Amino acid sequence: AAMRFDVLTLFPGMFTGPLSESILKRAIQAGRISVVLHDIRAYATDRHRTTDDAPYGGGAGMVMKPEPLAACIRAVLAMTDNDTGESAPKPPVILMTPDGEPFTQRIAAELATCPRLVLVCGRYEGVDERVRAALIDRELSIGDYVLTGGELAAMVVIDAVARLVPGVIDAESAAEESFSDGLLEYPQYTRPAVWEGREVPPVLVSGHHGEVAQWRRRERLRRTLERRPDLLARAVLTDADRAYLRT
Ligand code: 6GU
Repeated sequence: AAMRFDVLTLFPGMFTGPLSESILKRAIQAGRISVVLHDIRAYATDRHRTTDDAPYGGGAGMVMKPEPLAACIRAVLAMTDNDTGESAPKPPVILMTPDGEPFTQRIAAELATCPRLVLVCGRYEGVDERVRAALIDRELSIGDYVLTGGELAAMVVIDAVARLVPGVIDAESAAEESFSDGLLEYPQYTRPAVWEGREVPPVLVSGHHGEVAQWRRRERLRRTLERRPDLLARAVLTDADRAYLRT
C-alpha cells in the first residue's frame, strides 16, 4: 500500500510544482506514495474566510486562528483510504515550525515506517498554542533559519521520507548513503577521463576494487574531518579508520 502524506496549508499551490517533477512524480504515478493537499482556508466559516488574527497581548505579525485549523485537522483525521470499516491507527499530526525538533535522517527513517503522516504548515509568526496542545503530536524544524511558512519545510520532509519508501529509489542508494553511518560521501566522477585539464583519480580507473573501496573510505573520512568534525565524533569507525585519521 502507498504511503500517504496529508498536507494542511494556506498555500496548496506551492506544492504542485515540486510534486510534478522527477522522483516524487514517478513515485506518485507508480502508486508508492500519495500526497493529498488540504486548503485550510476552505474550513473558515466567516464571510471573509479569515484564517489568522492579531496576537493577544500585542506584537508584530499574525497568528493562525484555532477554529479553521482545528476543523481542517479533524476533517483530515476523519478521512480514510478504505471504506471497509477497518480502523487504521491514528496518523501522527506534525506541525512544521521553526521552534520544532531538528529534522534529521534518523527522523526521516522513523517517519518512513508510518503508513500515513499529517503535515501541518504553520505560518512563521505562529499557530495558536491551544491548537498545538489539543491536536499536534510532534513539531519539526528543518534548520536554524526562518522561512515564511512551513510549506517548503513540509516539502523537504516529504522528499526525505518518500525516498526511503521501498521502491521509490534503488534500495542500494538508500542503504549505502552517508548519514546511515554518519560520514559524508566520497567524491564522484564520470566521463570524460580528462575535463579541462583535470584528471579522474587514477585509482578509480585501475579496476582494483579493493583499492577503490579503500580510497573512497579515506576520502569520506578526510571530507568529514575537514567539513563536519561534529559528525565524525558520532560516526562508526574501525581501527583502520582511526589510524588513517591520525596521518
Ligand atoms: Cl518548519 N517553518 C518555518 N517557517 N521556518 C523554518 C522551519 C519551519 N524550519 C526551519 N525554518
